[in-house]
Amino acid sequence: MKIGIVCYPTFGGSGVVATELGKALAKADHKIHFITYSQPTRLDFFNENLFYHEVDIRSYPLFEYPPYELALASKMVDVVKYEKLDLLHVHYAIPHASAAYMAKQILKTEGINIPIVTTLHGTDITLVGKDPSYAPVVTFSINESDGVTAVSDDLKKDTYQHFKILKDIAVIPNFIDLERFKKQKKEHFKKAICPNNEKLIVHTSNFRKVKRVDDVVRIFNKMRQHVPAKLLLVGDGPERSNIEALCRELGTCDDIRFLGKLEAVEEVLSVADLFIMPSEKESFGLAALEAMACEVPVISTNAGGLPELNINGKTGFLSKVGDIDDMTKNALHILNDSNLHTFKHNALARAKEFDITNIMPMYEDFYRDILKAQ
Ligand code: GMT
Repeated sequence: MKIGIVCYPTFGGSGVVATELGKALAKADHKIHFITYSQPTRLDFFNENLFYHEVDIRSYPLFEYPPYELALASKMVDVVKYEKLDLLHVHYAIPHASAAYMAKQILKTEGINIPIVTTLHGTDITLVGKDPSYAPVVTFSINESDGVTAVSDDLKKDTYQHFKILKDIAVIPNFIDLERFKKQKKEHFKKAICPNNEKLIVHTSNFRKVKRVDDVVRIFNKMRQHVPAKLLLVGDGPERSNIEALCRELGTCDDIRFLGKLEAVEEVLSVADLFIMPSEKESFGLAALEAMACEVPVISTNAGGLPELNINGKTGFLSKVGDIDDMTKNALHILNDSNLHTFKHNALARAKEFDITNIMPMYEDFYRDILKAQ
């Protein structure tokens, strides 16, 4: 198939899923055309089946906000027409689903039918999408898509709850490439960070409020009163300076390192003993899956789709949002040397269920069904 993929090309989970899906489809001999405003982060190599089309966003003094959606729709029209695409797959509803709708209508006037698949990733529904400033357009463009998928049962449920959706939503979970995300021998790295054999705790996120990174620091602060430990914070975002201030206030700075955005996050995960994800909302929790694939158990909240990934008492533990005491207690239980090995083993076994080789064919089948229905 010739498939156009539209996504945010940055470090966010939806962009990672879209890019990894495109790479896997290209490996299976489909022709994949990425349509984005810059080169997707994980698409920095050559493959004969992968193509990249940059959206040109023209500015003009009149525009306080350059109309990205129009530039994107125009690019979609161009690529569908000249590359003779079979289908467009847009990741994250805002504004990709409505731009795709516009492109579809334009192409229709030229006698071209292009089916649209929209994948809902999380905040496009739970945070941004349901805001009245976007909700009518999000509802309309989901209903007008030819196929809709969500990354967890919980996100599907939320979508039906918040919007008047008349379409079936298929659940296709996030996935992981186990050839890349696996425990590597990085003992020198562990020794450098934990010279006295401290336990290593890791959190990765975009440091937005919804991730509750301050809870990570508070849990860590309580834990280290019982077990020697170090914390690595990977990623960057709007809350970073508040978190630094909190570390200073709690006097934990010597044991916490901010690593910023990292491409090879699997190297850090390879030496971690525990991953903490205290999110207020999380449709799936791709970062937790990446940790589990590297044999790292997960302390998380029970928000959103997290219970569909992290199995309470097996691969880690689930707590209520904000319950720092419970998450601390659970973290100490996992880090106990008599438990740690079993949790690590279970985390990897669970991650294997989300291997890309199991999930990618679900998208292929979904595309075929949509094309058949045209
Ligand atoms: O977590 C974020 O803020 C990034 C966001 C995105 O759209 O890039 O992630 C969402 O999509 C990921 C991939 O499907 C999911 O694994 C994340 O759970 C989801 N984030 C939220 O729901 C908060």
